[in-house]
Amino acid sequence: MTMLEGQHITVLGGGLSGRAAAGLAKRLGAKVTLSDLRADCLPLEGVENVMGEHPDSLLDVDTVVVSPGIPASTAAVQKALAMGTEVVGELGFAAEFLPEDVPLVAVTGTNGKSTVTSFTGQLLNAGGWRTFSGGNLGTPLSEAVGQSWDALVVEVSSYQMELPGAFAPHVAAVLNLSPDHLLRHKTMESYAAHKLRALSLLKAGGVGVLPAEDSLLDRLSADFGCDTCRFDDPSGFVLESAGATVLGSSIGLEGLQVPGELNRWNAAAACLLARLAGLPVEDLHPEILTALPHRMQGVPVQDNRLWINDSKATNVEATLAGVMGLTGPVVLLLGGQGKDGADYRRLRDLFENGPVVDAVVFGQAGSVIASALSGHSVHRAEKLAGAVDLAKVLAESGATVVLSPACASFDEFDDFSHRGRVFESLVAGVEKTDVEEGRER
Ligand code: UMA
Repeated sequence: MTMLEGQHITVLGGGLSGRAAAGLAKRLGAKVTLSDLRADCLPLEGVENVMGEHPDSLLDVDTVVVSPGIPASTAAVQKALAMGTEVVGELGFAAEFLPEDVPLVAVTGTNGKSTVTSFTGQLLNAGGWRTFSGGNLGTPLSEAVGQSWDALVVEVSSYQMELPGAFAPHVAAVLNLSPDHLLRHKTMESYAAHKLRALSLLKAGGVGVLPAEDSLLDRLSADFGCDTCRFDDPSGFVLESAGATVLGSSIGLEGLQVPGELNRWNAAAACLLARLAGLPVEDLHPEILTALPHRMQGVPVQDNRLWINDSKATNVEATLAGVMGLTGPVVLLLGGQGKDGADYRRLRDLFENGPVVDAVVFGQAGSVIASALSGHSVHRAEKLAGAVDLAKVLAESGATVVLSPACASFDEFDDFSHRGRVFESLVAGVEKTDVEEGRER
């Protein structure tokens, strides 16, 4: 492919997205410069590398491609725009080179978008469609270009919608909305507008999917004029005791291998998106779904208790959503590095109206969370290892123990996946140090 022959493309940001976009531009025949503010950023072979700065000379080119982690308000992006250069985010750049007729499903929202993206991709693959699942989920869309797909399912972040370029999905879903990334988007209204952008960019005849009720999303999308259906509504899907009615058809969910009511919802949402992408109802096989690592994922141990790793739940909403739908009795492990403004008192609902009977708090935020839950059965541990030890004592046969910490992990771990791996090893009785040595896996 030589679609970009004779063009000079600068890519800002040498992370996953930037490297993939630079690789794509190179494959398409462009002269490419990759630039990262980090002087020690690994150079990319076959392109010009300018590390340590984004000099003005790199911005007067045909196109500047911007990584999602770089806000549009950044000086370099603003300068490129002022020079009249075409400026586009990585997702939008990649979208320009996708075939028009392959169904493109965009999934966004505050919580659960990775799981629903992955589930939708799994359903389409199991139905016999070669499906790309990626975007914010991990594999940049640029890597999908040039391969032959029957469908693409893309997790879209609000960051990626600042400079959306040619991104135009056939189906776009906003799963839910709660405050997040306000440092970058400043107001809830601006954050919501970025989430809705995928709907406003739908191809002609495309379908948007929204929560049954969300006054802010409803107000901001009122004049989009696209076809919409709703989660938790007969126009989309409704969960029932054994399964779900999806676009009017009954789908059995009894065989689901993924635990919890939240995963039943995620599975039904994925069935809806797969159906909207065009998969026939008889080709839907939700029993094949497997959880993404660290997201309401069962830990494979057999000790008559169900252990669940939900280390990805780094805020109160995610913990509420995951744990509320579990069957009790539940011992809940909470804690880590607290987030400014987090209202841990909301977790009381998990005791008062949900399945939790005991909580074990740990880490930097442990004492704040314990105070927020006063009056309930709360036990204290210094670190995660102590919390797992206590849970082993508290959880009787038949109980569920879930790590759904409602906090970031950085007080004790590299990131949420490191925390999740250590949790699984502690549950299985493997020494923590063994896991830390094997961190690279
Ligand atoms: N950089 C510059 N100039 C700047 C600022 C940063 O050169 O002014 C450089 C940094 O030095 C760094 C690079 O940009 O080397 C990082 O780029 P990036 O932050 O866009 O990260 P990527 O590695 O390209 O990963 C991105 C997404 N990251 C963000 O949106 C922050 C990944 O989402 C995504 O999986 C990946 O592309 C593939 O599509 C991660 C994420 O945290 C998981 N997303 C947020 C979220 O889910 O809440 C939105």
